[in-house]
Formats: sequence, structure tokens, C-alpha cells
Amino acid sequence: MTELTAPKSSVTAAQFADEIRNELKYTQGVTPEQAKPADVYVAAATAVRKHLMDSWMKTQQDMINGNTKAVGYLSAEFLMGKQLRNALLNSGLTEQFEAAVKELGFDPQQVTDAEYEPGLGNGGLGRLAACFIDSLASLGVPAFGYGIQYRYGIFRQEFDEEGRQIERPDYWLTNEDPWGHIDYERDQRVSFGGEVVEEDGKRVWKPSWSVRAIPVDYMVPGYESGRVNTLRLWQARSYDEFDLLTFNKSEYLDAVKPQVKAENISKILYPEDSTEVGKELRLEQQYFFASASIHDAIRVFYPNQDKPDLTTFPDKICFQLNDTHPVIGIPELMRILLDEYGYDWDTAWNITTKTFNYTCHTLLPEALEVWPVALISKLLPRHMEIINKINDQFMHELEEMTDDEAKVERMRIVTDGDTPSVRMAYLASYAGEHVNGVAELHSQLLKDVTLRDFSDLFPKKFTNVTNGVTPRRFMKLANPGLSDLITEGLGTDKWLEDLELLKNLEPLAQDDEFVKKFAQVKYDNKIKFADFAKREYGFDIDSSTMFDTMIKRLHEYKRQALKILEVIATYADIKSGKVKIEDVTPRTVIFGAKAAPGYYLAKMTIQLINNVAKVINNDPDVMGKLKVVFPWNYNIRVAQYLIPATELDEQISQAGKEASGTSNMKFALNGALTVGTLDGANVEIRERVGADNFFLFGMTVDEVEKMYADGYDPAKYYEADPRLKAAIDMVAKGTFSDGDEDTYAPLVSDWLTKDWFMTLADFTAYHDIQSEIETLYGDQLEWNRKAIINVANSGYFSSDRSIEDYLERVWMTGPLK
Ligand code: GL7
Repeated sequence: MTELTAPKSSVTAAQFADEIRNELKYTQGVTPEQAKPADVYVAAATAVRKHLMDSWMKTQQDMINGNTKAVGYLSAEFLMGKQLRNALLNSGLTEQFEAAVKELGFDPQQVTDAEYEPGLGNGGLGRLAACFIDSLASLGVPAFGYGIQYRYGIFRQEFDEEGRQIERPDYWLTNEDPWGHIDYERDQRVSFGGEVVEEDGKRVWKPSWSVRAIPVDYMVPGYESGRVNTLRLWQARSYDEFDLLTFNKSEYLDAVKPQVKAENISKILYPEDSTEVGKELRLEQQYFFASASIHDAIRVFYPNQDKPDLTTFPDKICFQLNDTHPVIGIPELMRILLDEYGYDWDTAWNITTKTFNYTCHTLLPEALEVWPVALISKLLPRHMEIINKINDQFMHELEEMTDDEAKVERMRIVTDGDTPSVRMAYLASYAGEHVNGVAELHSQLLKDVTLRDFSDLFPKKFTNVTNGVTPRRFMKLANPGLSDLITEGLGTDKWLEDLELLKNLEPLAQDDEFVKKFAQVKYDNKIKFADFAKREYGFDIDSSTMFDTMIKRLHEYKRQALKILEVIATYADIKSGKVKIEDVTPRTVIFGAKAAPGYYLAKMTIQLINNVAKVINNDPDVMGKLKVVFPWNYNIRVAQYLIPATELDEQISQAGKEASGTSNMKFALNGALTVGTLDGANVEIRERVGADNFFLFGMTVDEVEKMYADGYDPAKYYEADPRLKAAIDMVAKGTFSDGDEDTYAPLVSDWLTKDWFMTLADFTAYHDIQSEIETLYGDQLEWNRKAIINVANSGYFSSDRSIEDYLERVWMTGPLK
């Protein structure tokens, strides 16, 4: 760690060592001699938290006393990653920690490794929320992250003997969590069920059951901003702890029933990615955290007031709805204003519509949540009444605005028909003040296709905010070698707060000495990853091969199948002698992906990749030339090793399907070149880094649409490209299933008859671009020049910039004064 890059705290290493000793004694009850690395981790975390305490309290006071509108980021997922390194960096205690821990006789790496990574998110959406709260704090904007403290995060992935994915529960709270502060005094009651009755001319909800929502607070320290915000995650508990009477009658299970029902609400994160499960429990979760959070905001901003003036609520806080998951918060705020505070409908509506904004994160129709009216009526009968009234009001407004009856009908929030349902995206688009997509192309497609009617009638609502990633975690912490080189190249470390400064690296791409240093950093990162992969997974990886990486959820639209078919075709080329072994660029192809447990074809693709790896990696004919590795249980920690080590990044989704992608940004910032389609944020990355420094292939959105319209026949492509045919035939004939032709039959049949995401149609173009990639890779100086140009031009993809865009286009607020 260079002196240049670490912000300073006045604490010395010796003092910090004393603080750790103190925590070992008073919180862990062990001597330094008895302590294990995990004890030291908890002690250090507790000590860092204390350093942040004053700033945390001051930030809250300034927020409540000042008049800067705060942001409430409502999200069902926050995929935070490990906290200790980040907290040390942001509190300027990194060097002191390293020295103190060594003084106590421990290895800092072992201590930070002892932290268990909380997996409270599925993928990009949850990680984006974590980057955003980091940036909000770093920019000094008063903000809360509001979500759920799931007891079980995303499942822990294992592979069995046959290469199939096995899901294991991730009980992360069996380990000590020194970061979360549980605050029993600031609980909220959240109610469900029952009925709505008429009393004195008023609609009154008589719920049938309630749960206690208890906040667990996590500090969110800003980088060099002196501000510490709050991530408030709710835990569900029962009010009726235990029914002794029932217990005494020996009905043990019945005695804990209410408790079990209540606590189930915050028990598991749904392991779904993009597709929704129509589960009652999921709606309970959504209402649970939306309701608790809105009540909490009222408590925070109107302390000790029985009759607060909530017409000022939109000046105190605005809520960002992270996808449709918290949209039930809209009727909830209406209900609170109408029923709990006695406002009339129009006043309540006026407050509500100024309070919420909605971000859509998808283009897949199945990912736009729709809840059956029957389910909402059962769980939240008063909310269903309110939603119906919102729908009626909307229909009347629409009838005033347009004569197009078909359009009015299409836009219904509450559909009729066999299973009347509520479209949460429509509710959010009507009631939200702003609606945004997450990349230019995505926002355009929302306007042109997914939410077209809404954008036609309410064009001013719609805007774009391109996603971003935090350079603190994904550059400074993950890639200290590159960070130091950048600081050296720029002569300052200010780029960590103003990532556009990376632009000044561009001339250095022509400086051969700098390019060589850059190449050395990449090589060191490859060795680091290879060591990690050996240690954790037992893989043998040759660091002199090209590291070619595809990490993301396993989904058909992302097209891991395209990558693995190309690997198989290359394998076949070598085996058949069509390609001379000495002409092959040695590659290690690295996959990381979890599949939703119920997603049959995705899980089969995982199995195929694992078995292709098994065959290829054990075949002496390709040894040293082609290798496939698939580290299981891909998570933030693996990402932090792998992204800095990667040279070629695969972003090969079918055009028009990936809303944005965020790993593409992390890779470009860490000096990988991208092979990708014109999809999501790839488009903007390519615009910025330049077409010459990006490997583009495949159909465009328009071409894809045309092909759907004309009728797509994948078999035609299978017949036309002998390499593709050979690859698919190998899968079909059992090359990767010990001769068994049934194992992958469903996958093969899907490719040849459906192939909804047009993997086969893009295959030939994908192969051609891979040849270009190999040619360039042969000239390492040129390759690394292009990689540096990628880094230099990716500063735009900082989540700080995303947040600035939100402040200006959506939230209309700024840093605390
Ligand atoms: C996602 C999109 O699929 C992804 O492209 C985007 O980068 C991310 C953050 O905006 O949101 N939408 C979604 O439901 N998940 C995503 O990762 C799970």
C-alpha cells in the first residue's frame, strides 16, 4: 500500500493494536494468545465501527436538522460483499490495521479472510444497490438503504460428481456479524390479512395478524467524505413468542406456529434472477420491508410528533423503488396518509406521487411482477381497495387524455379477465414521479417497447441513468497493483473520487515503459488468481495462458451456451487436426455462474460446462492449449480476484435482453478487453473506449426483431456451419456424458428447434471475432495498449457518476451542507 493512496486517520498503528487488544478482551473474552484469526477480525471490525460512530451520529443529526432532502433506496437486495477492508479504506485505517495485526502476531490476509461474505442478493441488481449506497455516502448525500436482513442469503453452490449444481443453505449468521446493530427500540408493527369494515363512514382495516419488524443497522462509510450513512435491514420477529398453554398440552409444534410464520418472512432470499416466483411469501416480504421503511422514515423525520405535517414529507425524503419489488410501498403510503393520519385522497395522492421514483431493471416480460388480485385482497385487503381506486382514477384520466380505447385498456393497472391481476410496473409508472432504465439502450427500449404507452402519454417522466460501479471496492481493494500504477501515472490518487480523471492515462498507452508495467500488473494478478484458485478449488491454472472469463447468472439470454459451444468447436478443431496445435493461442476459459434452482435448462448448461471441462482438461491432445475452469459458488470475493486477472471479458447476451450489465464496467476498468454484442451498457462502453478497442460481434436489436418476425429456424445455422454442427453433435452423441445420448438431449433439442435467444444464429460471427482476438493477443504490446485505453475511458462508469445523474434527473437533491 503506498502512502499516496491511503487517507489518513490520526490513530497510530500502536494505538490501533491496543484497541484490537481491548476488543479481544472485552467483546471476545480472549487473550491475543488464545485468539483465532476470526476473533481478531471481530475485534478489528468492532474497533473500526467505533471510529465511525461520531461521523455516523453527526450525519444523522445533520440530516434531521438540515433541510437537504434524503434518499431512501428501497431494495429487496443489497449484495454488500465483505465489509472490513472497505471500512478500513474509508476510515483511513488500512495501514494501521496491517501493522497492528502483524504486531499481534497475525497475518492480515487471514484475518480479513475470516469474514463471512453475506449473500443478500442474487446478482447485478443487488450489487448495484451496494455500489449506490457506497457512492451516496462518498458524495455526502443523506441516504438510507432499506431492505431485509435475510437469515439465509443466496444459496451456496456446490457441484456433485456428475457436475450438477447442488444448492446448500447459506446460513451466514452462524458467524458473528460485528457490523449489524440490532435496534429493538425502533421496531415497527407490520400487519396482514383480516378485512376492511365501514366505521363512521370510514374504511377501517382490521388485520388478522402482525409481525414485528426490527431494524438491524449497518454503517455505510463514505470514502473521504466524513459521512457515514445507514443501511437498515429489517428482521421479522413474532409478537407472540411462545404459547405456553398450547405447549403444556404437548402440542409442541402448534406452540411455535405463529413464531415460525412471522420469522419466515425474513428467512430466505428468493434465489430467482429475472424471473419471478408467484409466491405469497414473496409478497409478504415486499410489504414487510416497504411498510416498515416508510413508517421508519416518518419516525426519523418527524420525531416525537403525534400529528406531523406530512405534506412536507416529499421535501424530507424521496424513495427510489429498486425494480418492482418495493412497489407495494405506493398503496402503503396512501393507506398511511388516509387511514393513519386522516388526509383526504387528493392530498395523499399529491404527497405519494412526489415521493416515489421507479427504476426498471429488465426487458424480460416475465420479470415484471404481476400479483393476482385475489392474493393481494387476502393479504392486504385495504391496499387492494386503494389500488382499485388508483386504477379507476387512472382510467378516468386516460379517457380525458386520449380517444384510443384500446390503449386505455392496455394500460390498466388492474387487469380483468380470468385471473385479475395488478401490474406493479404500471402502478409504479403511473404513481412514480420519474421512471428510469439503467443504460441508454435499455431506457430507449423501455420507451419504445416495454412501457411505450406510458412514455407516449407521460414523456417527461422517463429518463435514463446508466449504471455504475464503485471504484473503491472494484479497483482500489480488488486491484491494488493497478491502483498504485494509476496513481503513479496520474501523479495523484484523486481518481478514486473523480473517476473521469482516468482519461489522463490515455497518452500513457503510447509509452512503452508504462505499457510494460501495466502488463506486469496484469500478470501478477493472474498469478494471484491462479494461487487463489489452487488454494480454494485445487485448480491448476497456467498463468501464461489468456484468461478468458464469463461471470454472471446462468441464463439462456446471457448465452453461456455460445461460449461453451465455441470451446467445444475449438476442441474438435484441434482433435481433428483442422487447426494446428502450434497455431492455437493457449487459453484458460473461466466460468462463474449460479442458476436459479428451478431453472432446468440453466442447470443443465452448468452440468455441460463442468463435463466439457472434465473431458478437455484431461485430454493430453489439448493440454496446455485449452482449459476450462468453473469455480463453484461465484461471489463477490471470487470476483475481486478474478476481474483484475482477466484479459478477455465475455458480454455476449442476445441484443435487447441485458438491461445494462455491470461486470462489463468492472472489467473495462480493470484492463480487460470486451468481446460483446450491442446490448445493455456494452454499447456505451464501446462508444467511450472506441470501436477499435472493443470486439463487437453479433446481431443488433433490430436484426433480432426482424428475425423473430420473419420466423427463426436454428437448424438452418446448424447445417450451415460445420464447426457448429460438429460441436452440437459432440454434445448430442455423448462426448461429455460418457457416451450417454440422453443426458443433454433437452438442451440439444432446444438449440435445434427453439433457440429463443438465437445462440446458433450468432455462432459464426462469434467464432470469427475470436480469431481476431487471437491475432491481437499475439502482439502483447498492442493488446495492453488497448487495455489501457479501456481503463482510461471507463471513468464514466463510476457509480458516483450514476448517483450524480440520479441527483440531477430524479431526486433533485444533493450533498448535506
Ligand atoms: C438486472 C439486469 O439483468 C442487469 O442487466 C442490470 O445490470 C442489473 C442492475 O441494473 O439489473 N435486473 C435484474 O433483475 N437483475 C439484474 O442483474 C437480477
